[in-house]
Amino acid sequence: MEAAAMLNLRQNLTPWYPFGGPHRFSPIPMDQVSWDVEWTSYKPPGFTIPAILAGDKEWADEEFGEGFDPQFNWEDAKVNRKSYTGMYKLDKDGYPLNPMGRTGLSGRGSLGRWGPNHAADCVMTRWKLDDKKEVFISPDDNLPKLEFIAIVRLDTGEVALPGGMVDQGEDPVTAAKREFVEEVLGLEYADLWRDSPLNEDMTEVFSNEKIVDRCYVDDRRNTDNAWIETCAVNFHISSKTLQILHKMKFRSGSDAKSACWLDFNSKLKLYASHSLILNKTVTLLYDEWKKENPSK
Ligand code: RP5
Repeated sequence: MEAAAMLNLRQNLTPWYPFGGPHRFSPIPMDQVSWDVEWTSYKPPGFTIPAILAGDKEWADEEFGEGFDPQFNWEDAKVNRKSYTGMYKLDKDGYPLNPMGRTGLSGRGSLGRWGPNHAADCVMTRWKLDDKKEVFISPDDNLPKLEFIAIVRLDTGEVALPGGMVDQGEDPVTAAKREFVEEVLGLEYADLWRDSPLNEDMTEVFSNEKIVDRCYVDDRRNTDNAWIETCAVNFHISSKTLQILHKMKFRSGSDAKSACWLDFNSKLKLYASHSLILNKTVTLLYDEWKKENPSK
């Protein structure tokens, strides 16, 4: 990975680790971010939240020691320890090293897994409609305008895409759908959906699926030895599907305080890497739209 790309993916690392964590080791000069550069006086503080250290969370690993022998850069039926960025390195004691380089903190912070912690994000989009319920074409650039479903996160109060961690054994697309249902439609609806995932309405809402990206996430919780990666999935909905969503109330639940449709704007600042993901989605959708509407 190029140094510039690495540096771009560390914008959200805060000087103090959240959840009562310590101050990250600093400064980390730009030319010493990479693990390829030897730095003998680099001594970051270690931090892992007590709830994870307690060792009873099924979504979390144990501390290194007897009986814990994870296969890094490997995926088994339970845990995916592969990184979307390629093979990551291990340090001399066997700890996985963040592919974006030094973060100023060792341990897992508030993340459960050593190495990549896999998440999934759901980018639910629609073209903006005019008063006649037809796709609105802006006279400025002759293009339709996009809207997407955003949530407000309970923890930071930031606007984000609905998303969360992939459960053990779950595939990322299912996780993106589940997170959408939990965070946008609410936990009660999520229970109904879990019992009948093939329910007609939701099958229609999730019909037009496209993987937008599989990538490292610039999340404030990343450490030297644990980081978030995501699979971002777009569901672009037609006006027929819109009727279905209109029938459903956005009750929001789980990690979301509220959920609503928002107008896309390339300057929107969303949580973690979500602005990047949203911009990528928009590029894909415009390319598709231009192909389908060559005369416009
Ligand atoms: C982001 O945090 C990911 O892109 C995903 O949206 C989310 C996963 O963490 P939780 O929402 O479960 O806290 O890095």
